[in-house]
Amino acid sequence: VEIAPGAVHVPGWLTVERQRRLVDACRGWARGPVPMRHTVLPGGGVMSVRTVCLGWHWQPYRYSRTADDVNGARPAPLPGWLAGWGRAAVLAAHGPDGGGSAYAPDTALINFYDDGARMGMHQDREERSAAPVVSLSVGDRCVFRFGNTRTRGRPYLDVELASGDLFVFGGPSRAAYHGVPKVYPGTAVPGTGIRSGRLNLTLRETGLSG
Ligand code: MD3
Ligand code: FE
Repeated sequence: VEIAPGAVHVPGWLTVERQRRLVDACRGWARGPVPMRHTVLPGGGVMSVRTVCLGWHWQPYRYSRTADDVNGARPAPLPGWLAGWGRAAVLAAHGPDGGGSAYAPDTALINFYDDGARMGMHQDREERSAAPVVSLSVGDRCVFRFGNTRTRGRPYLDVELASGDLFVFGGPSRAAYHGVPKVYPGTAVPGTGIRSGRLNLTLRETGLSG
């Protein structure tokens, strides 16, 4: 379902078995080498979601090969199987001529939302590549708010994201403001390994070298 040019929602793209594989892998990455933590913003604010990164570390507001704001460690590498899921995701969303086979993500941001966690409206501007962002969701349902490229405010479209859903943001949608204003507690599906809370993993090309 294309909700805006380049923004494609594929409900139920991940099987429960693949959701569980992703959750199990994320549990491991959450323990280290850089532990999952609440990101502290330069102004002193603390994000309500907890985040861990692969490949590159997102340190507001830049990417680094070392987690200088956590423990200085190098994040775990982005595994080849996950980059492969990213190529399959772009193929599923944008079709055989949509650049899926050339998609080469080099970082993943993994966000965990417990009850009450939210993400305010923002743009993702740290990547130097025009390649799409691939988003995979597991666990509780949420409201995903997809806005415009000019302001954090209206107009925006609210879309419900459920466990197993894929979203691909390419083309003009890549620059849109977006956020997660609400997670619905107790709406996770059985068998994924998440009994409560929501996991979101995004794949990106940073466009950086080194
Ligand atoms: C549209 N994560 O990590 S995923 C983020 O559910 C982030 O945790 C949210 O926003 C989450 O930056 C939303 C959907 C998403 C991710 C990145 C985008 C939508 C996007 C980048 C550009 C445009
Ligand atoms: Fe974002």
